[in-house]
Amino acid sequence: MGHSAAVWDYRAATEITKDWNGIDSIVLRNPRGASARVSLHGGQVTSWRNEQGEELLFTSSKAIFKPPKAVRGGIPICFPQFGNCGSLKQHGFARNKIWTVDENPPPLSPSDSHGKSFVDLLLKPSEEDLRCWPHSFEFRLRVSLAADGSLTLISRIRNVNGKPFSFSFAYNTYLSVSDISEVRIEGLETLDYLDNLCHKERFTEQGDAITFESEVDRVYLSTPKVVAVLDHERKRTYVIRKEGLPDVVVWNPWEKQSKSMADFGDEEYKQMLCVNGAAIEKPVTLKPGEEWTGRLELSVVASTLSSEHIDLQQTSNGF
Ligand code: TA6
Repeated sequence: MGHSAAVWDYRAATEITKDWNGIDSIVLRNPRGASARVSLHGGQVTSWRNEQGEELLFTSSKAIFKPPKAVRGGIPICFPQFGNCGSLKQHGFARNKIWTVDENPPPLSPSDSHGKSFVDLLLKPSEEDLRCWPHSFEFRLRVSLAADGSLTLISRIRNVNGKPFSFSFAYNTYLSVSDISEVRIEGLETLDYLDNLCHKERFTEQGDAITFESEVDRVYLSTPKVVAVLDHERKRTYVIRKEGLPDVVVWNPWEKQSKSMADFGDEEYKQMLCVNGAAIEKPVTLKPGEEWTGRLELSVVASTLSSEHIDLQQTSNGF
């Protein structure tokens, strides 16, 4: 693996392993001991650990690791449809498919590769996909782990069809939290949102920051590039930076909804929160030959009581 080399060998820091269900996963490591795991099932990130080896993403103890079912946890990709707002099954088909490793992807900017362990995956529609969604596309996903432990997902979706098509998209990001009652989100205050619990009715957020005491399932609109999730008990703040993803979905199923999901423990809602960079309200339309890019960068900083030290309007490397 080249761990002791004076110059870190990022290529060697990428390893292909088989999950117990026989499907390949790619493990990314950085020089300080952080890691991430990406499954070819769904192109789904299933683990992201910091340099202490602590898991930062939630995966249910009841998760079903059997394709085509998407695993309950990590970062499933919702494409070409988010939720049930279209003719496809819930959250589209990308999360249910077996992706391939893309050995020769079109180049990204050097800052997306330099000093990072990464893997490129590819999804093209099958005959079955084309029957229910008749649009040829190439979906390239770059997952990278930086030296500071931050995790970046870059989705590039290209129309290789003769006609335009539209889609919605989300990185359904299951964050691991200490106790949902102790968590708050900053960066979405005063924004409008569509409430999935009220027939997608539009409301305006009133509070200082979003806190949780019951089920929440909302799509926040026209959100800033940076959103922070503060976990008071763990003294940890997740910083979510995004580009090309104007919306943010916030979801916690709480008690009743948890009990209705076969692949989710009754009490597990306390340890998770989905905060998803997304493009939902205004679907993305691509003309023939056009490509769309949606980037998500997740990092963790030690937190105090508020995120004042994080510039929620800031742009970061490449964002
Ligand atoms: O992220 C919000 C949401 O659309 C919720 O409505 C909830 O159902 C969740 O996704 C999980 O969906 P899934 O199809 O994975 O059970």
